[in-house]
Amino acid sequence: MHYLFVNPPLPYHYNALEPYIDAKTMELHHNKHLQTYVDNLNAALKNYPEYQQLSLEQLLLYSDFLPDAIKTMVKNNAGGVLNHIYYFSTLKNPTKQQPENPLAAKIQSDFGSFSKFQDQFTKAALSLFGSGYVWLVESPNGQLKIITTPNQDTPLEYHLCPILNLDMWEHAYYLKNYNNRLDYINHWFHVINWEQANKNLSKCET
Ligand code: MN3
Repeated sequence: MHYLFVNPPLPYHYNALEPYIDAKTMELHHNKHLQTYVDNLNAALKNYPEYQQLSLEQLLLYSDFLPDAIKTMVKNNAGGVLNHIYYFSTLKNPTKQQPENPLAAKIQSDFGSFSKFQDQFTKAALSLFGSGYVWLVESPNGQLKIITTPNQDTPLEYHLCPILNLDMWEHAYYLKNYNNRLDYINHWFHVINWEQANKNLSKCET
């Protein structure tokens, strides 16, 4: 039912995030990088029909129980697919720059203010060593947290519910920003799809 996994088309054009994230970066990122994770995940599962019914989330939560021959490949590539789906779906053309309720109120109460949240998120992104992601997640007690994950690890493995993420792999920004991570982070804040972030929050709470 889930197999084969597909690369969902973006709900906007590659140039929709200009001038903050350029069309060429978006096209390569979606059409090449994410596509490769999808292809590798499908290849890993090809000869294992018994696991082809599992969702992305199930594959990630139970990857330790998969056969040794595919365990690492499934974990890395299912993670790559899930992380990119969060990243791309919480981007949109530059419009509204702050969330509405209920996320706005939770950010206010858990971080003190939107700008404190922004500072903390930025610091986490700048301090991430190597490739990975910065996330806004909800912990099981309902508290919002900012975390970083290395490589293609996902918050699911830590029992945290994803609301929003920022891809800090070099392929996400190097073409436009070179090594200037701060520019990329600042630009990203202009193109966040806060409506989708609020939808993700409500999924976390059901
Ligand atoms: Mn990426």
